[in-house]
Amino acid sequence: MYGAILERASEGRGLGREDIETLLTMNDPGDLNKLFETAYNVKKEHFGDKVFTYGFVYFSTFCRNNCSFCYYRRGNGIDRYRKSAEEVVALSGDLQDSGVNLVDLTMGEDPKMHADGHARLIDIIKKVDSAVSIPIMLSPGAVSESAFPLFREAGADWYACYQETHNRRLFSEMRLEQDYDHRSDQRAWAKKNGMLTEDGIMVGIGETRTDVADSIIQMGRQGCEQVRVMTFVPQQGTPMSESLRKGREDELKVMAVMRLAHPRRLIPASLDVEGIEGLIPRIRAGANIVTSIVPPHMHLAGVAQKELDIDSGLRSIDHVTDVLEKEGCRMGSNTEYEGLLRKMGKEGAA
Ligand code: SAM
Ligand code: MD0
Ligand code: SF4
Repeated sequence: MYGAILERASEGRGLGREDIETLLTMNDPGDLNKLFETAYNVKKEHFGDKVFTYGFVYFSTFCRNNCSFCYYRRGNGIDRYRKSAEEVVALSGDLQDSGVNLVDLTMGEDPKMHADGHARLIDIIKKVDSAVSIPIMLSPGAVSESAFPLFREAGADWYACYQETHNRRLFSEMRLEQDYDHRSDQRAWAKKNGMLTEDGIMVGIGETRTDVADSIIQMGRQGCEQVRVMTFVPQQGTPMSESLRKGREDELKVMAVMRLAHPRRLIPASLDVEGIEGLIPRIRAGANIVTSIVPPHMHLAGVAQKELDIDSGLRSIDHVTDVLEKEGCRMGSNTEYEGLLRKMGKEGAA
């Protein structure tokens, strides 16, 4: 039953809703291995042995929101930090020098950064843009439509804003007091203003197979150039702290199906879920980007794993490169990455 679908997918004939749902029922290790192998080959066909790397700068952990899954929700009484523009510029420069292909500027929805027409945030983007030559991704949360031309003009190339789920009821349980359509509009507005966009979902939050299939299809329709899935990691001090932490199986399966449904899009393997240990299984499931590369000893946090593998240097580019090269991957150059972005910008996400 699975064989015919995998064959169709590997020939690039696309996957319908039923195919997606059927693949998501897979459980047998032998079947899953075939799924991963097919996804890996499809990735290779479109991107060769190349893998690209994104540096991660979580520059403010203050947040006005109260997402139930997030360690940084406003209701959690934790220590927080906010980096100055100079610090963000220095960190971004170091990441560029270390060899990453992009710098991802991420923050909680920090009211100070968003005050006065996002003045502080825009100042940071501008300063980073003039200090580094690699593309910039911005992940600042949800804002009004009028902010997008300003972000674009300041130098942001990408806008990342994850829906988490495309089931409205589940969304309202995850992103408390937030509007589903407003969040979805972020990506549409970013696109309209010439930015590339990323959408993402979490697994392990009570989603059904149909929810996941819906997400894969809707991400396809919105045309985001990068799509992701991450396993939910329970966080201390949050309403979901007692939830069961799932293994990596669902994430890998969803990632592979995403690769088959969206062969030419960028799909990240995040170091933020399982650290370096989780990298190769994700690459083997069809990912072609490594995200959440964080320099050690800079007092920077991850999102889902605030410390894991950071100060030990295991999330540094040197170590990631070693691990990937042993697996037969090649680190994509900046020229290759920018060529890819130009092509995607022109042709749209396929
Ligand atoms: N504050 C901005 C926002 O929420 O869009 C930017 C931060 S965004 C990069 C945080 C993302 O990390 C969430 O959208 C979610 O997908 C992921 N995340 C946060 N907490 C997580 C957790 N506990 N487990 C897994 N993923 C998590
Ligand atoms: C990651 N911790 O890639 C980052 C984050 C935000 N654009 C990305 C979730 O894993
Ligand atoms: Fe804030 Fe983002 Fe965490 Fe939600 S996911 S609480 S918006 S940092």
